[in-house]
Amino acid sequence: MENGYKMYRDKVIEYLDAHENWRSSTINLIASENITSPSVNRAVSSGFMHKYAEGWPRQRYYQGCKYVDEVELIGVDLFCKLFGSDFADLRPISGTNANQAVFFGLTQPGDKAIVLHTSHGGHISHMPFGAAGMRGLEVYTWPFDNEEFNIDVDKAEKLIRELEPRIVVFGGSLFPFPHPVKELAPVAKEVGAYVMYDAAHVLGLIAGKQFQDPLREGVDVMTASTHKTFPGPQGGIILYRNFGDDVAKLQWAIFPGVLSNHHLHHMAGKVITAAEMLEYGEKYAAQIVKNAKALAEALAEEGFKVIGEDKGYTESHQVIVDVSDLHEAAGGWAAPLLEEAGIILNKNLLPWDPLEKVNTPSGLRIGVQEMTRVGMLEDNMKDIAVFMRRVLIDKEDPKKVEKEVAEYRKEYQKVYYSFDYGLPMKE
Ligand code: DSN
Repeated sequence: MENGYKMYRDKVIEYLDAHENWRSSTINLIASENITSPSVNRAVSSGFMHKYAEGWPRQRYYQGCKYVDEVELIGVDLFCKLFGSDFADLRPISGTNANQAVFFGLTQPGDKAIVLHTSHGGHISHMPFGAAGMRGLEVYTWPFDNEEFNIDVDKAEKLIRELEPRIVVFGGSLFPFPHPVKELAPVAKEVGAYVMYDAAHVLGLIAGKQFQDPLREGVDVMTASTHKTFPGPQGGIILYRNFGDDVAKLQWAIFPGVLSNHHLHHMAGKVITAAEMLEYGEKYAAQIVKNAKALAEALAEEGFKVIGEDKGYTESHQVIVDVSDLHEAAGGWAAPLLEEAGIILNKNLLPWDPLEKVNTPSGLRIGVQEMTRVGMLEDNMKDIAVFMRRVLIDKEDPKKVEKEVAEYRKEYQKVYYSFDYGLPMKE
C-alpha cells in the first residue's frame, strides 16, 4: 500500500545520480579525497555491510564471521608488507578514530603532547578542541618556520627537551614537504615520548615509496585515513612497530575503547586497495608527485603565487597557492568561483594568516591524486592551470569554463592503477 514516502527514496536516488554525474564532469582537486576502483566499489556495496565482527579474526564475539575473518587476515598481511610494520589494525573507521585510539591507548589525561597547529596545517583531531583535548592532553604546538613551510628543527628540539612530552605528533593536512622526523624522533625518544605520525594525507605516497618512510625514521605508530592519496574507501588504519607492553594498551583502546564494530565492507575495500597499491603503488605515487610539481610550475607560469618555489613547490600531492593579492576575500572568494567552473578544491589558512581569517583565508589547497588516478599526466596539469587562470585572473564567465571542463573530463573516466583498468600509459 502506498504511504507517500517513496518520493523520498526517489529524491535521494536522484541526488545520488546527480552527484555522481556532476563529479565525473568536474576536475576534483580536493586534497583529501580520491576515487575508488570498481573492485573496491564491489567490496563496499557487499553483504559485509550487514555484519558484526567485534574483536580479532577467529576470536569474535559474534558468529557468522568465517569469510570476514579471512579477508581481515589477508588485509593485516598486505598492510604489514606494504608499510613494513609489525602490526596493522584495519578497524578504525576514520583517521580521527585512529588518532583517538592512539591518544587513549598511549597517554593519560594531563600528559603533554606536541602537535602541528591547525594554522600551520595540523589536523583538528590533534588540537585541544579535538581528540587530543578530549583525552585531556596538555597540547603544545611545534614551532613553525614560515619560510621553510615546515617545523623549525632547532626550536622543536629545545621544546621537546623543555616539556618532556608523553607523545609528539607529526603529519597534518597541509603537507607539501616531509616533516623532520629523523631529526626529532631520537630527541623525543630520549625524553621518553611516543612518536606518532598522522599519515592521513600521504599514506599512498608512503606506500608508493615517494615520500618519507616514517616507520624507518623513528616513528612508533602511524595513523591514517584510507581515502586520500591511498585510494581506498573512507576509513582509518593504524600501522605500528612492536613497542612492547603498551601494544596491548593500544589494541584495547581500539576495541573496546573507541569503537565496537568496525565497518566490514570498508575493511574489505581497504584490503583490495592494499593489493592495488602493492601492484601499482610506486607508479601511482610517482605520477602524483610529478603531476603536483607540474601543476605548481604551470600555475606559477600562468601568474599565480605558488608557495615553495625555492623548494621545488612540493614533494607531495599538494600544491598551495596564495590568492590574497587577487581579491580581498582571497580563498573564500576563489574556491566557490572555481566550483562554478567545475574545478573543485578548498580554501585554506596559510601559516601567516590570523585565525579570524578562517572564512576568508589567503590560500587554496590543491591535490592532484584523484585526477592522476583517472589517468591525467603532466600535460593535463598545464591545461588545469589555464582553466584556473581564466576564472581567477582573466575573470572569464565561470559557466563558460564549466562547459569546457566537462567536455575535457569526458576522456578521463576510468580508474587506473587498479586491477580493473591497469596503468594509464603503456609501460
Ligand atoms: N579535514 C580533512 C582534510 O581535508 O584534510 C582531513 O580530515
